[in-house]
Amino acid sequence: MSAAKQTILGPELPNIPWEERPKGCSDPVWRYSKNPIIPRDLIPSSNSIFNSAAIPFKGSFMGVFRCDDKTRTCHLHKGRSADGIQWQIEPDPISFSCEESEIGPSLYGYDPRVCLIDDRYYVTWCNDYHGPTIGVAWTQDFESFHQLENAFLPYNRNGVLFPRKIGGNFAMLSRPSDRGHTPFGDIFYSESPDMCYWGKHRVVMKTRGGWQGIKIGPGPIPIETTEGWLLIYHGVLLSCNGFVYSMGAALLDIEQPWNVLYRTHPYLLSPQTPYECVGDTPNVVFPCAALCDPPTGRIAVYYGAADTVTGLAFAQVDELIAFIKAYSEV
Ligand code: BMA
Repeated sequence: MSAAKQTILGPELPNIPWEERPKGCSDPVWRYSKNPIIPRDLIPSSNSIFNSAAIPFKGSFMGVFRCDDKTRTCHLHKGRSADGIQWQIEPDPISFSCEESEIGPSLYGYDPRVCLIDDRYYVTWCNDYHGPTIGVAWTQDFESFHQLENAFLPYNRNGVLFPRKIGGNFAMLSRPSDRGHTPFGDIFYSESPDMCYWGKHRVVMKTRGGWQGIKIGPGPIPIETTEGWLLIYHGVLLSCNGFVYSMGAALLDIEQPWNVLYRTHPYLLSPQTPYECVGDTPNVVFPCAALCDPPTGRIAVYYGAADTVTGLAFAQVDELIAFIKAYSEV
């Protein structure tokens, strides 16, 4: 581990899952050598477990996992882990309580993110309401989950909250979409005074060529750093064999996150290993969560691989920020 870094703001996480960069590797992001950490069949009902979120909880880790069952319906399951690597996932999906019968329960849910704001863990996900939109719920104990109003009209995917209020409001990134395998997608920013009514919509980033040529979407909860919000995101290229999902990162202005300060021109991670290239949807790297330890600058990213299994990748924040700045094209 390299010397202490003070760039990330937030509480320390000395037990962050971690593995040093392999010898001979100079990439800013590297894979865990024992990937995938979660196989597709970890629970009896699952066809696949991917695009999932982990968060520190009382000295260990909790997670909300996308488990597609053998009818190929997507559900959200709770999981727990002592080390962030070996997970126990509940066999049954999370049961959300919802006062508004028009909203819940829904037919499917996928691609969850988990965000701690004050004393509540908020779960956001792609929720079914006459098509995909952004579901929102909160829990304090990972036992009872309280579902709120959907954040947006259909169709939308990848609702990603900021871990604190901005300008006095809750803040969320998302990617407006269509009903299907959307052939477009840019990242937008919205604010809410109460987690119910969302507005002040701003465009953050749009597609550009290469690996982020057809759509982009926010990934893990943005990480607050002294250089801006570190946003890890996915970008999609359309090849003759279909979509290819890679991972990149940007730095957003702290007070006005719709202003992009820096943005990677090359990708940080693209599907290259067998478990990223072969699966139910080949060639997908899809980050949904990041843990970080401010005193050491270590970052651990959870990502779905080939819509089938879950992998871990690592980075050092100072190196990552230096890379984003050195190879930036805003
Ligand atoms: C996106 C979402 C993700 C999925 C990805 C690749 O549109 O549906 O859940 O991982 O496509 O198939």
